[in-house]
Amino acid sequence: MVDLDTFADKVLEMGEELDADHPGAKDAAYRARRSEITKIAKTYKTGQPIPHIEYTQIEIDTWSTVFNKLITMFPSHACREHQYVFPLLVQNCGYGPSTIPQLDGVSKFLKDCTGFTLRPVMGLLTSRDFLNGLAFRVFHSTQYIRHHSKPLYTPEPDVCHELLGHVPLFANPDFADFSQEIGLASLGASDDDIERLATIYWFTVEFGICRQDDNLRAYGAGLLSSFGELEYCLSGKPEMRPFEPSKVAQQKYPITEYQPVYFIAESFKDAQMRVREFANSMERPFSVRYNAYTESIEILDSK
Ligand code: TIH
Ligand code: FE2
Repeated sequence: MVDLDTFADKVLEMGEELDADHPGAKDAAYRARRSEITKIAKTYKTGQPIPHIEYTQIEIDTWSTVFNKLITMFPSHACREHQYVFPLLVQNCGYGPSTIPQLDGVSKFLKDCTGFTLRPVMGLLTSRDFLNGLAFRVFHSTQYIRHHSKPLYTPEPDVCHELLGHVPLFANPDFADFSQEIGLASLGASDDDIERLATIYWFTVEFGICRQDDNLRAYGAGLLSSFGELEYCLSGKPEMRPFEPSKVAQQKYPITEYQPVYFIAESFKDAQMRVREFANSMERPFSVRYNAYTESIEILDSK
């Protein structure tokens, strides 16, 4: 697991530099604050507590806006697993409109629920590094917050997205198993297969919709953390297709606007089995199994 330490300073766009069309690109104070927070991620090592961030009033106000808007939509738009966990996060991890919860407390909570832990990251990792982390039940998480000018949609992950979108789902055992299945499939995968798995990840963990009691509900974190897209995805306008990994893997997607198509999972268990079948169809030099007792990966039939 300490191998994950080598990922820290390999980040893609929007790690240290912001794209010209990013809402914070021209705000020098925002950029400076962000690099202060991402520096922490750069030096973080496995096993250390995640450093506490003293968020500023502007940052807390952004969080409040996002939090207060989203909680009005969760009862009608979020999947039942998200709704079940959310009050526990309020009770145990300081979730509420006026404070931004700290990753360290949240990571400990997740560890108790499903064995998932959070690890701070500076920005986007390569798909391979990010997916490999899931195999070890490690979720790489940003710690900075979106720009205050655009609280209801941002083109990249931020702490609102991680805490309000991802964290509640990683506390659910079936969802945790499903996510780890994608991670296990990524170990030793070819570059083309990594691309396919990253696409499957995108349309599930980030933008997944599921059927529950004859209703469609959001479970993807990119939906659950964006007031705008959460409302849009269940509005009846976008196209909906069944979750079939071999088809999902081929789908192109935009990263800076709402998704034109979503895929519907029947359950996390069903989605996990489908991903496992897909992984079995990939050409890999070996197959793997996770040993939860030693928190390590066992290589089964290396050729
Ligand atoms: N669009 C999401 C939000 O506004 O919260 C953030 C992202 C999710 C996935 C990629 S970017
Ligand atoms: Fe995400």
